[in-house]
Amino acid sequence: MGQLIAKLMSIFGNQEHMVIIVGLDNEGKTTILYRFLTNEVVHMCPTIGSNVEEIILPKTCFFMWDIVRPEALSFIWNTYYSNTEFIILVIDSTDRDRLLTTREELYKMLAHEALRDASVLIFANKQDVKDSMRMVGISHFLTLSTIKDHSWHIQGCCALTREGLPAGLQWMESQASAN
Ligand code: G3D
Repeated sequence: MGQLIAKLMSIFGNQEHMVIIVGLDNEGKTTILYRFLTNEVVHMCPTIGSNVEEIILPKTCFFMWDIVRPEALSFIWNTYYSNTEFIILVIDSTDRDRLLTTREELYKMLAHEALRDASVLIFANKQDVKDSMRMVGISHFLTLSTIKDHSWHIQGCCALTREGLPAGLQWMESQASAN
C-alpha cells in the first residue's frame, strides 16, 4: 500500500498532500469526506475497502483516504501511514463513552515513526446535536495542549450542514503552505 501511495504521489506532483481520515466507526468520517466535495448529503452504504478522493483547492490539493478498518474499535491502520502529511481525526461529539478509546488510539498513532511530521486536524463533529460535548471539553479530555511534537488544531463542525468544514480545510491549507 505504501508503494502504491508513493507512486500516486509522484504522478500527482509535489503540491499534492496526503491525508488520512481516521476515527472510530459512525463518527462521521465518510460524511465529512463527501461534504468536502459536494453540498449534497451523500447516503452511503457501508464501505468495503477505503474511500479516496482528491480535494482540489486554489493553491493546493489534498489526496484524502477515509480508512475503513477491519475491526470497529481501532483506527490503527499502519500501511496507510507512509507519506501521510495530515491526519484528520473525526470525533462524534455526542459519544462520551468512546472518547477514552479515541484518546488511546490518537496517542498510539502520534507515536508512530511514519507519522512523526504529520499535522493533526481534529473535527469535533455532530455539534448540531443538543448536549454534544463542546470543543473545550474534548480538548481537555484528549489533553491536546500536551501535544508539542505535532501541529494540531481542533475544529467544531457539523458534517450535515458543512459548518466548520471550510475552516478546517483552511487550517490545513495554511499548514501545507508553511511547510
Ligand atoms: P463513519 O464514516 O465514521 O463510519 P458516517 O460515519 O459518515 O457513515 O456517519 C455515521 C452517521 O452519522 C450517519 O448517520 C451520518 O449521517 C451521521 N452524521 C455524520 N455527521 C453528522 C453530523 O454532523 N450531525 C449529525 N446529527 N449526524 C451526523 P446514519 O443514520 O446514516 O447512520
